[in-house]
Amino acid sequence: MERTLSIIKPDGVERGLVGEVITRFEKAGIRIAAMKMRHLTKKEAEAFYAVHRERPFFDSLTTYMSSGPVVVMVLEGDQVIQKNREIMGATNPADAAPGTIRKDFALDVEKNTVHGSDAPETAQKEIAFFFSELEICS
Ligand code: DAT
Ligand code: MG
Repeated sequence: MERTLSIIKPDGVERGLVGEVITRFEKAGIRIAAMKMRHLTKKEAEAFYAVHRERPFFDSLTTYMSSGPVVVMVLEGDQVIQKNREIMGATNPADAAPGTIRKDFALDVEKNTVHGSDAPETAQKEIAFFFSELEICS
């Protein structure tokens, strides 16, 4: 059993895609173990995406991620990190496979609707960024 962090980004919340995204997770047999809505500050977005701080898109990305509320979830299931990445699709919707969330909904490479942890160590760090162990219902 594995855990990953999922975020429905501001473009997804604003366009009313919360239910659609959650439905895709649940239909894939993924369990939601924790969930909350947050409006990140610019500083929080910068801390969350610190690994990208040297990238040219960092300021734009963190301004966007703090532009409106997001829905943050802990997903739980067998190989859920990889499974979630497959359901999400490639970072750039132009490269995303048909039937993925990003292919179906992302507006561009930045406003790409969802975030998902990419490895066990990042999943653990990202979950701890938003949730205490008491908030996670296993
Ligand atoms: P992912 O979200 O698929 O894990 P990532 O970790 O490489 O992708 O990048 C984090 C976010 O940064 C991504 O969801 C959107 C933004 N981003 C990545 N590459 C970008 C680019 N070339 N231009 C603008 N934003 C980009
Ligand atoms: Mg990433």
